[in-house]
Amino acid sequence: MSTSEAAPVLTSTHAGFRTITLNRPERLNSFTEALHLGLRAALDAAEADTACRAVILTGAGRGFCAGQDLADSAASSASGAKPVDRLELYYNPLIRRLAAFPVPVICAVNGVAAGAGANLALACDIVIAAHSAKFLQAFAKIGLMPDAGGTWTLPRLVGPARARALAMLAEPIDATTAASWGMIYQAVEDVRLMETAEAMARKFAAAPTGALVAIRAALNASETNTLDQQLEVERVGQGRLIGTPDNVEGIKAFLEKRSPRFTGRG
Ligand code: LHQ
Repeated sequence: MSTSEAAPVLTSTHAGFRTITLNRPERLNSFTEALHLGLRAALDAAEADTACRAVILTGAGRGFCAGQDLADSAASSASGAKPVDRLELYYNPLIRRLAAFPVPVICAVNGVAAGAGANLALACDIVIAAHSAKFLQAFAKIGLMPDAGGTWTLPRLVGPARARALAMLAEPIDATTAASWGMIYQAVEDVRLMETAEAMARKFAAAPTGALVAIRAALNASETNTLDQQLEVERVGQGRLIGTPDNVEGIKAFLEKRSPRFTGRG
């Protein structure tokens, strides 16, 4: 493992995957422009590295991410952008990017995830959280509405009744409740968070990456499709996957009764 440190985002490179750590622990990893740019650069590097077949996103210290840094938001930005411009400049491209990222993204929620930080977590492919973590749609507490995709992801994950309550009451829920509501995949003991995420990333590092990305795209498309439209999405997607080196290898390995050696992005 090699680690390159470029605060406010750290990247650790492992065999087959990268761990990207939001690193402003004294402000619960809330987003400044510098943090956005650091995260963008870390995702650029993961995307450019074809040996990287999964990403873990996590936070340093006791929080995952407290959303927009409210002090930075109040200050005038270096680019002269108004606070709302940050959505189109940073948050929206980030959420769109995660929905189409070339490898699976696992979010390891190590502590409180609030505001856009909560919705960043929910934009990842698989969310696992430490038992001590909390999810808070903090927006209404400061007279705002959820952003960073929250009004899209929340009702789809937990249903409209719970989405309304989470957003309008702006009360935290713990990781176990989030898992039992289907908002996240799994809540694990704090000490097991990173080993659980890393085991998952290692599995993805040996997986047929193209198929995983096609699965994500099809599931996302299903949110607005009819059954007929979705059957067509599956026909087209499967048509692209059939005959790829990983598909050929998967069938060959099955017939030869051995583990497949998928090349993923290669
Ligand atoms: C913070 C923050 C923070 C600065 C903790 N900022 N310092 C995007 C762009 C444009 C328009 C608007 O919207 C957005 C998206 C958004 O995300 S808006 C929502 C922004 N986030 C929030 O409203 C959450 C604010 N934070 C909190 O409610 C609490 O800090 C939570 C519940 C996350 C954690 O509470 P505690 O565990 O009690 O920690 P704490 O409040 O003591 O925070 C620790 C420190 O971190 C503290 O600083 P201090 O100097 O007193 O130790 C906080 O001021 C600082 N901090 N969040 N978002």
